[in-house]
Parts: sequence; structure tokens; C-alpha cells
Amino acid sequence: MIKNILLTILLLSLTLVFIACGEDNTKTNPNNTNINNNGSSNQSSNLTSNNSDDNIESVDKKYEDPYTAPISSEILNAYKSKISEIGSKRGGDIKYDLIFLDDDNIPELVVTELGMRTALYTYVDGKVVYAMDDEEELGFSFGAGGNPGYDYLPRENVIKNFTQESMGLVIYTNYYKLDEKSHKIVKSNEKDLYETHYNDANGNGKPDGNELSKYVEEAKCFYGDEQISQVEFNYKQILGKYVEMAGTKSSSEILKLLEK
Ligand SMILES: [Ca+2]
Ligand SMILES: [Ca+2]
Repeated sequence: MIKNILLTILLLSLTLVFIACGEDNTKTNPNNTNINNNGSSNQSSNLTSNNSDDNIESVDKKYEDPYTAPISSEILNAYKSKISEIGSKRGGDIKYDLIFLDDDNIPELVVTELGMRTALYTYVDGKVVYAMDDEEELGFSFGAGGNPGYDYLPRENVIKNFTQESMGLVIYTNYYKLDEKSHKIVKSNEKDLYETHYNDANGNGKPDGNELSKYVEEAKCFYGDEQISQVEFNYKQILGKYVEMAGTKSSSEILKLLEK
């Protein structure tokens, strides 16, 4: 088992050398990187799942449909009340979905204000709790300013997001997780993980003045203020077969699915 894990890690790191901070990323389309990550993860899951039936089962379970999974009626009823409450409080185009973000068999509720924000709720001790910092703001914002949205690894408690700043010259890769104690979404990395595509001629760590006008193909990689190698950068990536984290169902559609 340990051998398999080591082999997988080795293969992933070798594959990744060709992804981040390399030619593919210089296209600055976050979706490109996403596709690459999905591709490399497919290879790795094939490798591992060929090894035993247990692994095939666990891969299947990861992508289990929350609407047909065995979930207690207490949890489903609590989410139904929350959906009705959100629907009556907020106007606009709100969409919902249930996902298994972490592996505790209690699904999370995704609430998306289309093209604007996505928020998560989870269920703790008989109650639906808001998993974001600020309820007024309704969670992660996306759509504007080079942030296409959020993806997650089912049952692995990983949320991933790319954010482009300075017209694509700086690209952040953000990872988040649901904190077990606070039941809030928190950043997984202590420091920012990002790539830059400009020549910092004045050395102030920011793209400014003439630096903004030239896109540099070869990326520099950073963790916080520290420049790191491509290999170190790749090593900090969390690979897997990501799924988009966004509400896709109207309140009436999801309430129907939750009737059991
Ligand atoms: Ca959960
Ligand atoms: Ca500068």
C-alpha cells in the first residue's frame, strides 16, 4: 500500500513538472490548467484503482450522487427548511446543490447567486450552519476580475480556485477546506501560492508602470514572498478529478429531489 502511494506521488510529481509554471500555464487560461490536472489525476486513479477492488469502490463512492445516497431525514429536512428560508429572504437567481465535500456522509449545501457568489452550508449537531465567514456577503465571489469560480474534490475536503490579477500577469491558485472544529471554510495553505508573468524591473514585487505592458511567457513561482522552483510549486498542488462547485438547481427542483 505504502509502495503504491509512493509510486503515485512520484508519478504525479513527474507529470506535474510539465504543467505548472511551464508552457501550458503561460496560456493564462485557468481552465487549461484545470484540464491538465484532471488529465494527470485520471492517470493516477487508473493506476491505483487497478490495484484492488477496495480502491474501485472508494473511487465510486467519492462521486456518489448525494440525492440517492442514504442520508437521514433529519438532515434532509433541515436542508429543506434552509433552502425555503434562503429563497424567501433573497431575490435574484439562486441555485442550489448538495455535495459531499468531506468524507463524513453529511452532505454540504451549495448556494450560488448566479454569476456572483457561491456559499456553503453544512450540518452540525442538528442544525444547518453557514460555513463561510460573512453571511451578508453570501460567500466566495467570482465572475468578475478573472475568477471563473470554484471546483472541489468530492469527499477529499479540497476546494480549488484560480484568480487572475493584473490582467493575467499574476495567477493565484487557492485551496480551501472545511475546518472540522470551526465548521468554516478556511484556506489550506498558510501563504499565497501564485505565478507571475511579468518582469519586475523595479523589484517591488508588484507589476506596475511599464511592467504591466509586457507578458512574459516563462512564469516565476511564489509561495508568499518567497520565490520557489517549479518543482516545489508543483509539489504544493493538490491533484485530483475536480468537479465544479456551483448550485445548478432551482429551489423547487432541489426540494423535489430531497423529498424521499
Ligand atoms: Ca460533510
Ligand atoms: Ca514592479
